[in-house]
Amino acid sequence: MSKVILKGGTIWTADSVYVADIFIQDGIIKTIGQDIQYQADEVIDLAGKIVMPGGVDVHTHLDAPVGETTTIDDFASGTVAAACGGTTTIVDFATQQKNQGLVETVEMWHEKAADKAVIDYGFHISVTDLYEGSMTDLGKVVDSGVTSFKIFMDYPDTLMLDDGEIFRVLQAGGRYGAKVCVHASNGKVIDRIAEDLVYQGKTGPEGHLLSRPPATEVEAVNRAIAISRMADAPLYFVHLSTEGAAYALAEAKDHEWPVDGETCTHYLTLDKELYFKPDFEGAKAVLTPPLAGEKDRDALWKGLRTGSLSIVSSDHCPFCFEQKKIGIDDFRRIPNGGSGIEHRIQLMYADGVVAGRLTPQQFVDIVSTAPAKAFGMYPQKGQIAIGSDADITVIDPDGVTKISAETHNMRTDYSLWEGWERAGRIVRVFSRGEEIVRDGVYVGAAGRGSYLKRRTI
Ligand code: DUC
Ligand code: ZN
Ligand code: ZN
Repeated sequence: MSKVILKGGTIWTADSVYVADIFIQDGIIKTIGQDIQYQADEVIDLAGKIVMPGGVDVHTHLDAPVGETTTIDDFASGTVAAACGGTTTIVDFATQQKNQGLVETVEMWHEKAADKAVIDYGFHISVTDLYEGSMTDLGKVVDSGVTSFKIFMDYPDTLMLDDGEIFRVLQAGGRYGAKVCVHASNGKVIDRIAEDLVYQGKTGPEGHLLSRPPATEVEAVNRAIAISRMADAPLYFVHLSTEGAAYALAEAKDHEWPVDGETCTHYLTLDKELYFKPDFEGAKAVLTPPLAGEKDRDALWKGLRTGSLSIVSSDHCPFCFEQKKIGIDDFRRIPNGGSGIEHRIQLMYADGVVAGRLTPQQFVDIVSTAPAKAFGMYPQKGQIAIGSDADITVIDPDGVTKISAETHNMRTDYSLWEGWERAGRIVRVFSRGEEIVRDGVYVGAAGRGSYLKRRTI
């Protein structure tokens, strides 16, 4: 029976900001109030600190085969980095390989995560290869708590489903109460443009940007919305990056269609100019869809404020520079993905709240509460309330964070935000009442995370 009081912090939730004490017993929030005097094993003074629900990152790729390699963070290093960055729950993508069964894919991801993850975790399933019985298997997967599917409109030779297959998966999602997450890019057009660029000798990392003009995202978003209406099923867009996509979602929401979407830390903070860096450095920013420009960033921030976009995820899909060099002679072979599980909360706090783009409530919502709600984990996760898990992140608003690959916990040997200095510092993190990060350092046990069987929607 552990009893802890978090004293006098300023509690930020998705709907309010107030000063109070929190009494935690056996990992659950039992009381919130003024000057709590219960008997406790520990009383932690948090006066002057921001106390928020632990971050919920619903888009990660740990220990995941991608192209010709595998992401460099596994469930141990990736979740330690997440914890140090204030994230206490992740939902990782279990990606079906060709000729692999869906149930088997989820089992494989359980093996990857068990005894390694240090924070609580769930899975989505990426459906890339339909087979006889695959719809029945999706039902079994949902019963096991994997209540969301991802489909690709991209990578025609490996991961893409055609429109008819997308329709079938959407119908299954509607039937089982599972959310279908869409990677919206027109893969067929992208492949043709990329082929032309390589033919013209344009083989460097900037080819990744040039082969993926904004319209390839916007067209796919509109097509997916149309198909979801035919299937009468809700839809969630992952990693949206453009002004056009944000507008398409705003329009769909105006019609009250059940469409939702996320963007990612990198689309809100980084510019496409990175692809033109010399010495193959641009490869470090090869992630999909590519980084965009200022107009897009402004539209994404606006989308978060107005509700057309509701979540910011990391899309943590990490590779070292050496792995990126697989594509040194042809950008099409550069493994696609960026590394940012550790800095999502920090950057959204600084570039969102401190910079005046988001209110404290909007910030908590997009990094914690909305993702927990969207993916069947609320109010166990994503909330500071009586009965919720005591997953709590503490920010020192007077602290400063300097981002560097030298000091981060991720295994990547570079950072897309190298040298950035930002207001605020994540100082303590609690997971189910246990302090797992103190002074920015992971202090919890190895492999202490638990699998989250998520609810249907
Ligand atoms: N899609 C993702 O969700 N992550 C990395 C690359 C990709 O294509
Ligand atoms: Zn994707
Ligand atoms: Zn991803």
